[in-house]
Amino acid sequence: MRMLLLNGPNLNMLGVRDPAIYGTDTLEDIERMVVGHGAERGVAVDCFQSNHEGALVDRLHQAHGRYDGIVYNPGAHTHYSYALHDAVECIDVPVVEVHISDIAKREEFRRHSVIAPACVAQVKGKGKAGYLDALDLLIDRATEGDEE
Ligand code: CA2
Repeated sequence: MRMLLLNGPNLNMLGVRDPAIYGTDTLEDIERMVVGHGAERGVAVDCFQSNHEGALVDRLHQAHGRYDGIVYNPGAHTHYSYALHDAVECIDVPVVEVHISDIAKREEFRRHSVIAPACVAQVKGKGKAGYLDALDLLIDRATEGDEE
């Protein structure tokens, strides 16, 4: 089984500022944690981060037919990118949207996700542990599919 961990704009700045909202871990720490958790469950995890909408659309397209699931924190694209909504929708790979913070309890503009309707689930407000919950959800979903 192979999963993709995808992170959108500004997530490369994690751990640099605003520890009260996003914690002290860097993106590298989070990627290491997710890859490690995947390895414990026998799952390979590839990681990709970009600040560019088109690069993320391309990476989602490339994932088609190649991955069993995608753990995706779209960053601020969450709130306005119909291009990324459509990219998630037009691939055959289940995507779980993750947010470190609880976007439902923050500024008005963060409360709505245009990506969520194309995803199989959303995990929010659990800090970095939310990435592991999303990975477990995708692994369990793929495994259940095998058992049927
Ligand atoms: O809560 C989340 O995971 C977010 O997806 C994080 C995004 C934000 O735009 C979303 O609304 C919610 C922000 C990414 C990181 O922003 C930083 C800001 C200051 C210091 C470090 C990172």
